[in-house]
Amino acid sequence: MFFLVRLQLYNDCIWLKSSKYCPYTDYGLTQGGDKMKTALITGITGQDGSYLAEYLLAKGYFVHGIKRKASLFNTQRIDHIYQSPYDTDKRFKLHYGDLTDSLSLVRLIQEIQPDEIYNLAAQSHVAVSFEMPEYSSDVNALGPLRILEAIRFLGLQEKTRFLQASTSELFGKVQEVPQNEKTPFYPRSPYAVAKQYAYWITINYREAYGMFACNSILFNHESPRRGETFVTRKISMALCQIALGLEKCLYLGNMNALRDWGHAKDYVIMQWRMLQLDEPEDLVIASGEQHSVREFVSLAAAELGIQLDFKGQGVDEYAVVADISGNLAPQIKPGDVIVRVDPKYFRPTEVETLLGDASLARQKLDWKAEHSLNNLVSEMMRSDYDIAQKKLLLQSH
Ligand code: NDP
Ligand code: GDR
Repeated sequence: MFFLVRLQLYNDCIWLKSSKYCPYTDYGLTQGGDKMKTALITGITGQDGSYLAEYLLAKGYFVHGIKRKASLFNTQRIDHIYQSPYDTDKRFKLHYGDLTDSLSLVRLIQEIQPDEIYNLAAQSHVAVSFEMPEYSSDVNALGPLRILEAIRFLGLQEKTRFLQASTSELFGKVQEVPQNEKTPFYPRSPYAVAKQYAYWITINYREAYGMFACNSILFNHESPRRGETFVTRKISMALCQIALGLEKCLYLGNMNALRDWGHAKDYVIMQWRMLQLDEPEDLVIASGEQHSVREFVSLAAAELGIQLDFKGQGVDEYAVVADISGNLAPQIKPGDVIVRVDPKYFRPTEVETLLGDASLARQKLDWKAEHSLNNLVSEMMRSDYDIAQKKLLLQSH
């Protein structure tokens, strides 16, 4: 018999073992008696972690997530799936932990005994990695090593499958176009160099210890839940606020940068499918389409009925409103300059162009992306327009 003592800690809960048994094994069976799979997601409070958690819950998993200690709540993206410790049929649980803290990782993995670990946690902002190279390397390179070593140390190599969120940033200064699983790497930031270590250590543990460990080499993917300082979300938020008079101008860096953008919802499903393969494989996940930051701005503006003209060159480039239709942008008029360049957003070394070839993933994972770039832009703009309207309402009261 288990005897579990609950400690209430703010709105969270810690379960203390008072028997020699693992406190989570009582969650191990579904009502029908089938083995319920258990997943551990690092980075569950992030964009991808939140979508993956929803997806796995819908599939009947018990989902554990690691969240960092912060002075304010950082769970906005997953609050809608949070379950109180007093809920019956509880299948979602958050734990404090950090990728820089080996002991917390070992303890959690020992307690949870996950069937699958998705390592999505990272200092994921490329520009920030130039400001914080050591921290970014600690989290992004050594973080996955700590998890892999915990799996090995705990003797879970046979049981626990591991997925590392790798990145198209590994291709950096691209050596061929498009990029596939065989394209040589040329990382261009502390973020990408750290992710290259993570990529190879994942393969090394697979080869050395026979672990099911693999890399999803993800090209950029976005959504209404994208962090606010990544370029697509920065654009969608700013244009909606400018349209309603809450801001005047959007300042960007390199608008020539070319990216292969997909929807985060599609990409987390591929990560799940990768862990269901018979053999571990490292696969590129990409849309196979490429657009510039400037084009993204134009598509986003068009959602508000705004047509932009880009004028000038380099740091003197700007976008002026050429025409407006509809009533979504009451606070701007033709002739307004609403986009400018600020060189502070340039990076010391830039990744100018990325275009993925995901044919292997399409074949192995039977993959077809559900979302086009146009769907993605529309969804982001609708969501940020709602947010801007609420902000306006608050300001006027
Ligand atoms: P986000 O930045 O939205 O989420 C990152 C997550 O990692 C957050 O939950 C964050 O917690 C957590 N985290 C950061 N540092 C630590 C730490 N020291 N210990 C524990 N958790 C930490 O990223 P995305 O969801 O967009 O990306 C998910 C993963 O996929 C990342 O590894 C990223 O590098 C990779 N990737 C993303 C791509 C994309 O286009 N989105 C493309 C290629 C790869 P908190 O909420 O507290 O900040
Ligand atoms: P990226 O995404 O660096 O590709 O990394 P980001 O959206 O930050 O930049 C994309 C491109 O846009 C250019 N850019 C700007 N970027 C930001 N953030 N802010 C600006 O004002 C701005 N102006 C122009 C950038 O220079 C760049 O060329 C993302 C992250 O999710 C990584 O974690 C992930 O590994 C890669 O995608 C694939």
